[in-house]
Amino acid sequence: MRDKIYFASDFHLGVLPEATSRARELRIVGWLDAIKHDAKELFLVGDVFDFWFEYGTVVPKGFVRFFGKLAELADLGIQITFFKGNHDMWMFGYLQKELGARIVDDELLLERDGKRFFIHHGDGLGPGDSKYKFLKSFFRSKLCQWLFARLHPNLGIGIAQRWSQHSRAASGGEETFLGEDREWLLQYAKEQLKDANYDYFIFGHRHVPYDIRLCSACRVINLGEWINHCTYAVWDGRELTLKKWTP
Ligand SMILES: [Mn+2]
Repeated sequence: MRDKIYFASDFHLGVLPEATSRARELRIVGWLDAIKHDAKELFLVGDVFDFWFEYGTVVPKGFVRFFGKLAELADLGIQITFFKGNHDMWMFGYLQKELGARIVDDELLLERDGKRFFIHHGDGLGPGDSKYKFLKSFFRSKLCQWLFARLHPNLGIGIAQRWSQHSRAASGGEETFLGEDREWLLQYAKEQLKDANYDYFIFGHRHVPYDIRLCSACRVINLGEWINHCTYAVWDGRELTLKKWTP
């Protein structure tokens, strides 16, 4: 019976060194292979790739096993949705064309089985971080994208990979939960609940898996990441559960 909805984020495929990146890719492929029997929808909630940019005629090398498995899922009729993350916001139509995937720029409000889901990668939300919010609007601008595409891919992707490594070094490795009043995605969710009702918020980006009840009818799930945690969420029509993938 194909009736489950799966959510995962922050695979960061392509993070060096290559050996661990390949091992991670194979872990993800194993998970996709396991869920293909009962999945009807798959939501990849951002930062699937550590860097992604679609040039007019060129896409970044790599990820062939991952793409192969996604193509198999797509061909089985599973609807795949990619959210743009802060590492892979430059998706311009290739994944729609190859996988029939839907690409979501920011948030997606979803209704399934009478429940309301608010889904977003999680970058640039909540209080503070004005430097990143500015950068995000710049990186997403047509001008920035046009200029970047003028660089030879060896140069452009080289710069991007160094930038990505640098931002990871700056964040200091594995993240930890800051507490309910200091987690900005929880603050953001609370703000949203003043204007509308949602049963579930689903985010990525934080790299900390959590499942927090905000009120009797609302929970916030952070999907974690696949470098250390290998966590995902599944909706079975009645329950949303945060799980850890163990092959
Ligand atoms: Mn992110």
